[in-house]
Amino acid sequence: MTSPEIIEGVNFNVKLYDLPPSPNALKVRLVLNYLGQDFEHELVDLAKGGHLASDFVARNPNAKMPVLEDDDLVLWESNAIMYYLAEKHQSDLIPVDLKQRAHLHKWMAWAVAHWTPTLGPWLFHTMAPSFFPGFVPDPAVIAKAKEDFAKYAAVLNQELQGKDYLLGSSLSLADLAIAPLLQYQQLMQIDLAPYPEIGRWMSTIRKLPVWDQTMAVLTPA
Ligand SMILES: N[C@@H](CCC(=O)N[C@@H](CS)C(=O)NCC(=O)O)C(=O)O
Repeated sequence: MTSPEIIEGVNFNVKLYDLPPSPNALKVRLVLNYLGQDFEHELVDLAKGGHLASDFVARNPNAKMPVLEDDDLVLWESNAIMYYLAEKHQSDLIPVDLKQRAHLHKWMAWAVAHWTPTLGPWLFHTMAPSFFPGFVPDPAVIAKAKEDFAKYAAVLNQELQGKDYLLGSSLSLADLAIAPLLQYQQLMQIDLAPYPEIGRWMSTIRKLPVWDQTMAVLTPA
């Protein structure tokens, strides 16, 4: 893995609107930190309705964070933001090889289509009582998520056999899009014992300096 460099002459004036505990926010922050890209930050406090404020909805009509601004570009959807940043930096997080890039696109789509819709609601129903007073988790949501997790974790586990990272020997956007939800593995009491390849991969990911640098935002100062 080569060390990324800021491309000479590329002017970045980056501002991120997010709520760091969210895995969708962490995905973007992992890329920003990996690239060594400084950014301004504005908290979108979902519990206080920050995502419903008119100036935020003007940036993202879906009323969801994260949102990234770079000069006149306003961009929502965490995967699109990850691609944009990596492309602008000509980063090795996007492989040069066409077929490897095809696999990258596949995993980025899988993350949005299957992984996040499975683990996202599970995480939300685990975390929400701490953020939204009176929120009652729905056991049916968690039960369905566990059922779907068994299916998709088996796919991920199989794919990771014999590989350091999803695309082989190099870290890519795919790893940084899929790993952040597993940051909450203990909180969600996810048993990875049936999926040893995922456990091994997560140990590799957790050893990346950018992981600690990014997850530090979750620890109160
Ligand atoms: N597909 C979007 C999902 C963004 C998303 O769901 N954000 C959540 C927090 S993780 C949010 O802002 N929710 C507010 C709401 O739905 O009211 C992405 O990847 O950026």
